Amino acid sequence: MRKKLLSMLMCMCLTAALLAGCGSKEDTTASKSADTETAEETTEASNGGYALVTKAAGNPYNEKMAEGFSDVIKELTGTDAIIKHPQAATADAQIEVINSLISQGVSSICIAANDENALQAVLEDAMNAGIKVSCLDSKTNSDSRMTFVNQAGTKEIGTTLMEAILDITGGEGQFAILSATSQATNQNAWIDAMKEAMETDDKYSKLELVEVAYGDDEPQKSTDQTQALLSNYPDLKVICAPTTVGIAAAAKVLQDQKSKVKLTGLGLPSEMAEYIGDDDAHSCPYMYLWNPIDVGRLGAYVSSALVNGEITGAAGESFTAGDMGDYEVVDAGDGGTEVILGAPFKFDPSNIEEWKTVY
Ligand code: RAM
Repeated sequence: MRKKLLSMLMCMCLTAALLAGCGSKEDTTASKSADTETAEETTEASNGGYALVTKAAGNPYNEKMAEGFSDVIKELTGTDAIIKHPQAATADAQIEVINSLISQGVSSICIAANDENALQAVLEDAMNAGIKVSCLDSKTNSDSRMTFVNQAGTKEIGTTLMEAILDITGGEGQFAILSATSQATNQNAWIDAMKEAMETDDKYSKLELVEVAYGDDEPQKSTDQTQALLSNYPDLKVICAPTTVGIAAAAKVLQDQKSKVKLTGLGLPSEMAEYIGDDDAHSCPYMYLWNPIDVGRLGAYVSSALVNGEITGAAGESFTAGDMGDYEVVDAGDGGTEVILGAPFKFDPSNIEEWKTVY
């Protein structure tokens, strides 16, 4: 009897606590849009740090980006950035992380999106809670972000890669693309830009894109996909991998097998140095990338400028990114805006030794 009374009491307490919790949460969301005073309170209440959400754990590119982000946040605020590398390169894994950052009450979230549209609801929740949301490396749709730190112009990356393929194939023949995940916004945008270049410029008319394969930014799957491309297309001349994980996996397969198929794309100098060379012994004559540390640093400056109210993410605004200089928020052509880091950089035998220790 006493036991029953006790458990009834506990039940009542729990229900009361839950109701109180729910009530306060609903209050914050409801009052936020009601007037500016409450909105300010909400922003202040969520002054809990600067978060970076990458595509996934286990990718050295993401770690370099996080390094740059953390350094700048430390320098600007004296606090540690909140770095989240989700377990898998999926939208679901990122939604889980973002929900916990919202509960934590962070000030900003800068995210490399695994999907263009699937994060919209949760990122809108974040923005409604006063959190400043931006993207870097891989964007969401324009409704889900305030702005986007783009590593280089999308069209520019597409044509740069097509030029490399044209050059390495000798102007004609089959090539394949080894991409990251099929949902990755950045790779999909670059591939679209490559296809558009092929459609609009006659000089690519003798090139044939045989397949776009997906290695999901996992080394083993990228290796398997490379093997499959080699066995399915005996006349293949070039593989272009616009992903640092894919290119490193493909480089090893091609070089180990002494394949005649050549490789180009976007790679980390530290992972690709042993594969870059002009002779038959090397699988990759040259490749491109930007500095992932700087992508992270610019992401941090943008987060800080959004939190401080220096920018809102509207086209035409400008801000100073410390010693990186001045940047402008420009139209991204998708209904939203972006801040472009710079041009892609070429890595070849002349400079790879110098860069392999940097990133
Ligand atoms: C991989 C990721 C990242 C991309 C680079 C080039 O590391 O897919 O998003 O920007 O490659």
